[in-house]
Amino acid sequence: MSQLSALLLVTLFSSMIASIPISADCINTSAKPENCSEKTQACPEAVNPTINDLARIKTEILENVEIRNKGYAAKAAEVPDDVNYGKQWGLAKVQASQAWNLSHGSSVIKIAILDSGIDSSHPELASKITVNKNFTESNTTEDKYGHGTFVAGIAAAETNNKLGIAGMGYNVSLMNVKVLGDNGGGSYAWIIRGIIWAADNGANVINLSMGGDIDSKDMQEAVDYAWSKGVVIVAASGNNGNSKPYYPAYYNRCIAVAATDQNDCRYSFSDFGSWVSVAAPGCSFSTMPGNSYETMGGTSMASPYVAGLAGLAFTMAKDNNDDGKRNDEIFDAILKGCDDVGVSGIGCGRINAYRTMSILYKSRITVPANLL
Ligand SMILES: [Ca+2]
Ligand SMILES: [Ca+2]
Ligand SMILES: [Ca+2]
Repeated sequence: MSQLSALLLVTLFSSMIASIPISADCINTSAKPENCSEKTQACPEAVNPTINDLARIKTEILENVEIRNKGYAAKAAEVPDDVNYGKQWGLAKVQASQAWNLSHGSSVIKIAILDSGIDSSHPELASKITVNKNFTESNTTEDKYGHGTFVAGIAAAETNNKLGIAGMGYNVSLMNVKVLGDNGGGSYAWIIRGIIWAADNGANVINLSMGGDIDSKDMQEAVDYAWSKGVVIVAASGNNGNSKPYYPAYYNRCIAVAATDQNDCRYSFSDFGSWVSVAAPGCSFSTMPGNSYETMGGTSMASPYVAGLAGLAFTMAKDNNDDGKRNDEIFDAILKGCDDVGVSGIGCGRINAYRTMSILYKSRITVPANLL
């Protein structure tokens, strides 16, 4: 452990991953109207597929469909049959089922959940976990705190299995990287080691539903390292209700995720500011240890929507700039795919999974000149 890391105490994290009291049905009564009165900051060329675009894509696809899709198998698009899907307002808000019409994701894509562990026997998660790794002082990779299991369910609970909930990432897999102890706290050192390990061990996406107020060069460089390996890194913007930088979300290569409600207002607990990248639904019904489920709110719950989308996006994205990686294309498509919901301090807006997947889908297609 470096000297810097040793100075950063476990208690730094304890308050940040606590859930926020919200009514059992996620209805937000605390958001003030002024949270919804300003304009989202300008973002690079927000793309909304037009009717003409879609007509052009269709024509192009129909001309080339057999040759381009030789050997591909597909399932009919459907609304998942998970019993509590109707409670998952956040998935409807980000147009998840429309995104799933484009791809259900793949088990070869892995989202590393850096958190308090994941309950490996939860029927919604057991088949999804590809590896368990522990960087904490706990003697188990199991989740004794509940936070990691909850986050994992939002990102990629087993979907369309009639049970529980649907996960944003549908078929994508999970890596359980325990970097928070059994009391929900963790040191920067554990998290930094976890980021590097996940990047070296095949993670496509890293979810960090955690953070602290202290800027750490080691943390930033770990994020940069993971980015250089092609990983999409997603982090919670924090639950302090202010605009002070929060790390690692603040770092350039992290997608910083704020929390919005069922009306696309920012939850008053959610951090905001010019360094925030996007917002996502900040209250969910999700998995808890012991084959159970709960409703919890916080930016910790928003981040895994984005991580799940990033996982899904890996099955669609193409390396358009030939740099050998696809995290750059996915990062851009998540930001550009956002809906401008007229809220300041939440970056490009609230994520829209369908628009992000549509952007990536379109980017796969080389449109013949005579159709442009
Ligand atoms: Ca399920
Ligand atoms: Ca950032
Ligand atoms: Ca690229």
